[in-house]
Amino acid sequence: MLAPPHTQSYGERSLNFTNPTAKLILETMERKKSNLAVSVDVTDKHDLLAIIDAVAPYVCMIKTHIDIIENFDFSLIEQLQHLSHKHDFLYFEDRKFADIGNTVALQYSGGVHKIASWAHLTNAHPVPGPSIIMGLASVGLPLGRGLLLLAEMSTKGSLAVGEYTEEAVRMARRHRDFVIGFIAQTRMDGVGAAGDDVSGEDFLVLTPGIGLESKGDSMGQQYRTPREAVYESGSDIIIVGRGIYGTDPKAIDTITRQAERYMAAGWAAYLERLA
Ligand code: 5BU
Repeated sequence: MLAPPHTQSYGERSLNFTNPTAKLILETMERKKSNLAVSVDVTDKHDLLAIIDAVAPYVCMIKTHIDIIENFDFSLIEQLQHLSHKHDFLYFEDRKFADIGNTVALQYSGGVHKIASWAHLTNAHPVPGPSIIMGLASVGLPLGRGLLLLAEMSTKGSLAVGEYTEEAVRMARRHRDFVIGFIAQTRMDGVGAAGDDVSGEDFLVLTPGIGLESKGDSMGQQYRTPREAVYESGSDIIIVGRGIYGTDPKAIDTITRQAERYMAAGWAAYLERLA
C-alpha cells in the first residue's frame, strides 16, 4: 500500500511524476524549503521586477497575470527569466484558458505574450472538456511544460463544485503526462474515481485565497490561513498576493518581510503535516 501523497516529502514526491515541470517544482520546493508562490498582480513592469527580486529568495514560484502589465514589451520576458535563474524559482502564468483546443493553442504559443516560451506552468478551466488539454498539450508538452486544471475556485458562489470538480479530476487523470495538478482548496486524491484503482496517483494542489490577516475582499475573494490550506486541507503550494504586497507596490521592505513570514507559515504547516 503506497503512502498517500500528502504524507510524503516534496522531494520524495518528485519521483511520482514523469512531467519535467512537476519534478522541477518539487525539487525546488525541497531545495529552498518553500511552498510559497507569490502572485504579483501589479500593472507596471518596473514594480513587477522589483517585487519579484525582493520576494524571490522566499518562493518556489512566481504567479503572473502578464496581460495586466501596461508597459509590456518582450524585453520584460528576458528580465523575468534572468530573475528566475538568479533566484531559482519557476513561473506560473495564471492565464485560465477556456476556449476550444485550436484557439487555446494559438493563445498559449503566440500573440504578444508567447506564454509557452517562458511560463513553466499555466492553467485552464475544464469547462470546454478534454479538447482544451489536447490543444494546450500540443504546444506545451514538447517544451516540457505543465498544466493545472481549475477544479475549484476561492471565490464566494463558485460554480466549480461537486460533479464539475469530479469531472475535472477525471479529465486530469486521463492526461497525466501534461496535467500535473489542480487549482483547488483541498486535495483531490481519489475524487471521482468510482472504484477505479488510483493508488500511486499524485497531483499537485495549488491554493489561492490565502491570507494571515484578512478573511476576504469586497469582490468575493475568500481567505484561509496557510495552516488551514496546507495542514488541514493538504494543499501543496500556497498562493499569496495582496497578503504580501498589500496596497503599496513600492514598499519593498514590508513586502520582503511579509514574504518571509508567509514562507515560514507555509513551511511550518507542511512540517506539521509530515509529522
Ligand atoms: P490575492 O491578492 O491573494 O487575493 O490574489 C489571489 C490571486 O490568485 C489572484 O491573482 C487571482 O487571480 C488568483 N486566483 C484566486 O484568487 N482564486 C482562484 O480561485 C483562482 C485564482 Br483559480
